[in-house]
Amino acid sequence: MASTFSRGELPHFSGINTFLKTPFLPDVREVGEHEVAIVGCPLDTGTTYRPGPRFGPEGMRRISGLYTPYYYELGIDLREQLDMVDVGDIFIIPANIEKSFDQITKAIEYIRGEGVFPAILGGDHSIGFPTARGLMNGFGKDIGVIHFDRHIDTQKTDLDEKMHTTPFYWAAHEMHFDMGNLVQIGIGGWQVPRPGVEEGRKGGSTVITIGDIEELGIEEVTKMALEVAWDGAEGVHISFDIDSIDPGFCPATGWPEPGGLYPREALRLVRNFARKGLIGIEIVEVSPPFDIADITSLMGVRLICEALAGQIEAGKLGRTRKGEPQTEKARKADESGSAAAPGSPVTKER
Ligand SMILES: [Mn+2]
Repeated sequence: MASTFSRGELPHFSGINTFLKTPFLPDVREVGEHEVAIVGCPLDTGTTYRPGPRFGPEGMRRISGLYTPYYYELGIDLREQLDMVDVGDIFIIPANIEKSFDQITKAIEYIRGEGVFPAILGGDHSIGFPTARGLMNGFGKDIGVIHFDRHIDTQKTDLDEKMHTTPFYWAAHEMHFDMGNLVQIGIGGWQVPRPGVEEGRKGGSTVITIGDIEELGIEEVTKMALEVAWDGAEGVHISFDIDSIDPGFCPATGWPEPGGLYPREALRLVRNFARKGLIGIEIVEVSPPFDIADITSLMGVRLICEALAGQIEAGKLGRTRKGEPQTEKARKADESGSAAAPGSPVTKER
C-alpha cells in the first residue's frame, strides 16, 4: 500500500488536492468525455460586507482530501460509479466584475453545452447570475432554480451595481429564466433587503422560510419546491448559499444570519432534490479566511457529494454499484471502450 511518494488517496493529509482527489483535466476541451466537472469560480468582488469567497474553491478542495469516495448510508462509491474530473478554476478578473461574469458564463455554457454536469465551487453569490446564464445557454431549454439562502438576492442593484445580492433579478430579467420557477429556501431574519422582497414578489418567486420547514417538514417542502421549480422547466439547478445553514455550523461566510437550517436538514433537502435530476449545482459564499477548523468548507464539500450521490442513487448520473451504465454518456463510454469505461487503465489508476 505505501509507496515512497504519496500518490492517489492516501494519506488524507497529503497530496496536491483536487476535489475529492478526482483527476485534474488540464485540457478542458476534453471535458465532454466525462460526466461531471468540478469547476472553481473564485470571484468575490460582489461581496458587500466581508470578502473572502475567492478562496472558497481552494478551501473546499483542500478539506475534500479527508473524504473517501464511499458513502456509507447509500453504499455509493463515487470513484467506481462516476466519471468525474476537476477542471480547475475559471480565470477571474477582480477589477472588472462584468468581464468576470462573461468569463463565468462562457465557462459554464461550455461545460453544460458538452452535456457535462457542472459542480461549481464559488465565489460569492454574484456568480449566480453568470452561472445561470451559462447553464441556460448551454442547456438550451427552460430551467428552474432551487435557491438556498438566508437572503432573498432578487434586488436590482446594490451600491448601484450588480452584487452578490442581485443574481436572481438579473438571471430572470436578462435571460429565459422565469422567476416563477425560482424557489427560495431558508430566507428570513433581519438582512433581507426590502427592494429584493418587492422584486421577488413581483416576479412570483416562491419563498420557503425556516418556519415553513419546521411546520411542514422536509418531505412536504421537497414536494412543494420540486413542483414549483420543475413547472414547465426541463432542468433544475441548485444555487446553494452556505449562509442558509446556521452560522453556528457554517460561520465562515460574508453575511452570517442566525436562525438558519440545520446541516442535516440541508443535506437531506439537497439529496431529495438531486433524486429528480439536476443540471448543475453551485456552492457560494464559503469564505475560508473566516473559517474555524475548515467546518464551513467541509459543509460545502458535503453538499456537492450529496447532490452527486442522490443523482447516482436515482439513476440520473453514472453507474449502478455493479458498474452498469445509467446514462447515455456511460453507455457510450462502454461501447467505445474509452478511458471512462470501468476496468480501463485510466479508471484503474484512480
Ligand atoms: Mn446569502
